[in-house]
Amino acid sequence: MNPHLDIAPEIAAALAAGKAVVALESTLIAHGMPFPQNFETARALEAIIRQAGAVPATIAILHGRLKVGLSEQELRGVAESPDMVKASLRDLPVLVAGKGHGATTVAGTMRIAAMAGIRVFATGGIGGVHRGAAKSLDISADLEEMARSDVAVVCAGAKSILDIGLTLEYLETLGVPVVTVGSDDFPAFYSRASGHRSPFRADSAAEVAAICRAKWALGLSGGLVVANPIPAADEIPCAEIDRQVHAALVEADTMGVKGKAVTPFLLKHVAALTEGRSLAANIALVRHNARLAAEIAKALVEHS
Ligand code: PSU
Ligand code: MN
Repeated sequence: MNPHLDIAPEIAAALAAGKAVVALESTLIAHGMPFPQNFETARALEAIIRQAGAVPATIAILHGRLKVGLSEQELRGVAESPDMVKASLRDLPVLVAGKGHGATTVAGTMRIAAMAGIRVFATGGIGGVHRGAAKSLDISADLEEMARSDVAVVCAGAKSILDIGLTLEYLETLGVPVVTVGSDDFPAFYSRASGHRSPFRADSAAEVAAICRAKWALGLSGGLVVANPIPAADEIPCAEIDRQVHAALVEADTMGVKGKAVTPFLLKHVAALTEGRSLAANIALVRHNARLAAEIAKALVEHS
């Protein structure tokens, strides 16, 4: 085992016994939602995964240690500290060497989950190719990591702050399967449909697990994007959210927001412009993703 990794005893035991484990990220907690909803949601996600019969593993970096599984106090610390470093792949060595704290993004969480032997991870939305990337070259490290770590990432698709069409193109280039559950359309986070056809469709957790198993049995390393459309009752249709997304993009451009600050800036602005409606949708969809991820994790271990 990697000497920088701390796996909580319950998770280590579950992994050793071949039981279902689901990883959870911490950027979503530290930078994706305000306190206290972020803390309540982080705890709810763990409870949902447990109720479904799997073991939750929330991942973060604390005092330079790659933590797989956080105590309630540690989880609260992540939720209450807005100055937690947003930790993508490039940040890991700096945080480890400097004994710093970091909230891991999809890319950071995938890498640490893979180091621990966890194959399924639930999040909200993935990073992707930003609008205007032809000029800015702003493409999330999440995408490259999808091609490297053997982890299935259950998400509600990608937000329309991104160029969803180019994000799907990039995933195709990287050889990453994108499977949407129960729909032919790739979802756009707040909305069930993005207008972009999903490359693949599956209609059950068992079907998704079979695709994951086949991918890894073929020696095709890397992950999969499992897109889970937000429940209809919680969605905000594209036409409604697009105005706010557009306003947030203009504001980011005017203020010269760059680099890793772009995604959190856009998320905050959209939330403020929708007056909390987007926060309610965000909470609903991550809960939905946690449930599906637990079912996939169980289906994966049943047949291994
Ligand atoms: N998209 C969302 N919500 C999020 C994120 C993305 O709808 O919370 C977070 C995730 O942690 C993701 C990160 O990995 O932002 C991507 O950031 P960047 O675009 O800087 O790579
Ligand atoms: Mn970026």
